[in-house]
Amino acid sequence: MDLASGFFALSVYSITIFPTIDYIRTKLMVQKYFEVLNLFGQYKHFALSTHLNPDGDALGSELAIYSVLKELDKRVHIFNSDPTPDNYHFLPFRQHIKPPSEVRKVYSNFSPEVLVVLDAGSLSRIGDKLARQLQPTEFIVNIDHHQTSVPFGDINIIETQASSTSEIVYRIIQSSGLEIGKERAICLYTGLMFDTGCFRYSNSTSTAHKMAADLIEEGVSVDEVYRHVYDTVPKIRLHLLGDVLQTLETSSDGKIAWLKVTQKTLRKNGCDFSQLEGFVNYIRSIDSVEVAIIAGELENGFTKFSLRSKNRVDVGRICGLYGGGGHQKAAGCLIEKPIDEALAQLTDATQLQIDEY
Ligand SMILES: [Mn+2]
Repeated sequence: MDLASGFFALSVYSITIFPTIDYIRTKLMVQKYFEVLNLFGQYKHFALSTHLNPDGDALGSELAIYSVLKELDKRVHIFNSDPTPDNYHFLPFRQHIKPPSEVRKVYSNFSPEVLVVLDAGSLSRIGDKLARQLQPTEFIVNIDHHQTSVPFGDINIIETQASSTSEIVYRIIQSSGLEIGKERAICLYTGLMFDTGCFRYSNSTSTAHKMAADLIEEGVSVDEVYRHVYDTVPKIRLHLLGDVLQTLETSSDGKIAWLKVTQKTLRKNGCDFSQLEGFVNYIRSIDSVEVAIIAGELENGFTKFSLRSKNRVDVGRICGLYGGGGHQKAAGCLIEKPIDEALAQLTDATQLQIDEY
């Protein structure tokens, strides 16, 4: 197929007499898409990966790219450090995701020229071991939308305005002239739905909604995707939620709320960290709260934090102070301290930010 035809169509439609900033930005973005599409055309062997504890956007964008490369008749292998959570087992192509333990076997007769990393703010977010093992012979392509993203690739498509990495991948596929098709639409819709909090967050832009409309026209059944991702809760998760909500505390001004999750609580309920997904939203919804925090005790002496901001407080900046990152309204970090000490430090830093406003 002719990858140039999509580009031609776009340049015809986007002609304006007085180029606007948006026009120039779009033009530059599309140029990058074509750099990536050229690599897709030029090379034969590809490896794909995404961030640790993959979520809907990580998996959706990764699997959509997988399917594009397969359609272009390429040899492609997907390696993720962490397994695909059960609620994403409905995703098309997900059976092709392999664990790191299979890298050596696959690489005995496969050597990727290009590594495409999706939805990861830094290369180490795919896991340090995989980051070393998957080094390609020619190019690393980094496709991401995190504000704190590091341009670690040889080609970096970092669009912080995009709702999700899936939104960027959607545009890349559109530029290619390939059909989106139902299977890719399911992948991309899952990513879009997840990263916009089911179209509740402020990144649910008109662009995001237009993309959703297009994907629905490709045959996505929105209630089915929602049910798979959110409405299939194992009983143990509700028990865990009950225990974790007992730990709720707020700052004296009521603007920060936090939950604590210890190893003991996880063990008691037979859960792991993946089952905490979404808990932070329960406390973010408290009327006085500006910032919601979940602190999780890790086995290695670190404490893992997930932060959500309701309005203007930039939690990406707060997490950045501790080497973490993310977006203005959703971010995370690790602090090498016991949970209570780490939490005190983080809530102090958050309070400082809140007091600035
Ligand atoms: Mn994302």
